Amino acid sequence: MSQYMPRRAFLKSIGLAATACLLPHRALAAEEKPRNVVIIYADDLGYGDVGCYGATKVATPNVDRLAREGVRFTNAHSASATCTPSRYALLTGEYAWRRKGTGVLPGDARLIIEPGRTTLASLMRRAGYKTGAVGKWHLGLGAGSIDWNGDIQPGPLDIGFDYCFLIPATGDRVPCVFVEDRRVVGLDPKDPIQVSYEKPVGNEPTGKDHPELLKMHPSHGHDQTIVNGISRIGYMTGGKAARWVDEAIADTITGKAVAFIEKHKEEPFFLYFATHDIHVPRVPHPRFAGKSGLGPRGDAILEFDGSAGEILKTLDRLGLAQDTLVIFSSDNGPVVDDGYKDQAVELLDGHKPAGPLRGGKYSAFDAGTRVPFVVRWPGRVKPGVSEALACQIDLPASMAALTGQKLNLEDAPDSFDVLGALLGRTHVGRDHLMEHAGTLSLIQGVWKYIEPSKGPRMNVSTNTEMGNDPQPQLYHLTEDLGERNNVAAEYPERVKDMAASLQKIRQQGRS
Ligand code: NG6
Ligand code: CA
Repeated sequence: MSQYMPRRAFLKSIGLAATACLLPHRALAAEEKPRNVVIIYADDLGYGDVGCYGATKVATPNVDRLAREGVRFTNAHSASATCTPSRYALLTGEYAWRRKGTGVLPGDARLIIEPGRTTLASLMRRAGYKTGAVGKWHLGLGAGSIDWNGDIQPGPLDIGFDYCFLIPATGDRVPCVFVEDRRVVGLDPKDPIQVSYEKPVGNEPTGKDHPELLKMHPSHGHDQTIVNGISRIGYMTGGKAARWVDEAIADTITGKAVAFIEKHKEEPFFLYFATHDIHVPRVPHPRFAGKSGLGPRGDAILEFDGSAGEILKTLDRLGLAQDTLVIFSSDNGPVVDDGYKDQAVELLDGHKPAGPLRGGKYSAFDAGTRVPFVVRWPGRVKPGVSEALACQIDLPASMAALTGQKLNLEDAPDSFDVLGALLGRTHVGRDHLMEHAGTLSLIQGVWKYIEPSKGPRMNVSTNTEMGNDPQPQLYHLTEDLGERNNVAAEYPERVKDMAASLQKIRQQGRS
């Protein structure tokens, strides 16, 4: 794309008014780029949680259809083993561990992506797409202290999205209300919202003091303000009319995603649809509750698949499927007990959320970040299975390439253009990837090196093998996908080399 002038210089040279019709990359790339791009981003959905990745105990026909009609990746990753840093990386193309304050955020955290920065959304907008973020956000809002009763900014609208409808943080964190563009939805000004993560506000009952009021009990944490019979992380008061009903969250956000597609059916759009399923609290709609036989966690997988199905159906109905690039993935690996007694452990029935992988959400082992990842573009992408190494962090550079845009050096510093792999044209993706779970790992070809760490070996609350070891770990991922056999002692030179490479990537500020 070197024949194109950098977008910013070009804008300066012709003035903003003329850009809509004059941008050279738009004209040239028109037949190359997809009419629309949709990301369907699940929460905590593991490598083994869907049929197309081997699940047999729970049916995911819509996700399986996507995989049948697209490229299914077996070695694609989220950038981190938890939500906030993964989403940060997906949107900015920068490893979150390079920045302080990018761990799992409380619900009143400030926006951690600086307004004005190039993001996946801003570059899609620049390429002429109407951009929308619908669903779980968890990247902070506001600039320090949020007034939930006024305009909430900065937020998604300040980092490249034209529209947003958000769960501000997570379902288990207050405030339990939706934010549309800059406002809490359905707020009664006479009943203002107050939120605190430090001390109780108002006089609402907490799960700790009033367990008798709960319809779902915490197994660890989650014992503060009770909303809809479920105690959360953090305290809130007020905003009664605006509070969500957990059973309806999936329908509400899916409806907003569908409405966004319908509204923009005549023009190119980019939709980032981040479901709350299958994160805790898992409280699926009655039409899914009890249907999987695996308890609420399995039911939430059915609900997620239903949401994905609604998006696909909408694209079909509007005649947009052929020319819409759909990407499906998950923000981190699976966890069974993530803090509520929802019978997920008891009713697992042999279901393997991580498939053949070791670890899970929070873990440096591969199940922390190796996640389902499917790319479908019926007009252009030949269905198949790909072993290419890829990461969600590659979306900014790859989408820039796809839409004919040049990134500045400071933009998306860890994002690689792996478009060829995403479109199924090559099985060569990245040559290396840093995985992040607190502890850093480096994947290089078939090898994975996990750096020594004093962190706990087990997260006893979630029953997760964390992958931490005070000694270096080296695994041969094709011979030992389950990371059972640490061969560091047999390959001291490789360990040394990979430790040095990891250190270099960490220090040089980009990869
Ligand atoms: C943890 C929560 C867990 C979940 C996670 C974030 C407790 C005890 N556990 O701190 O339930 O909310 O944070 O998940 O509070 S994530 O997918 O958004 O990263
Ligand atoms: Ca998550």
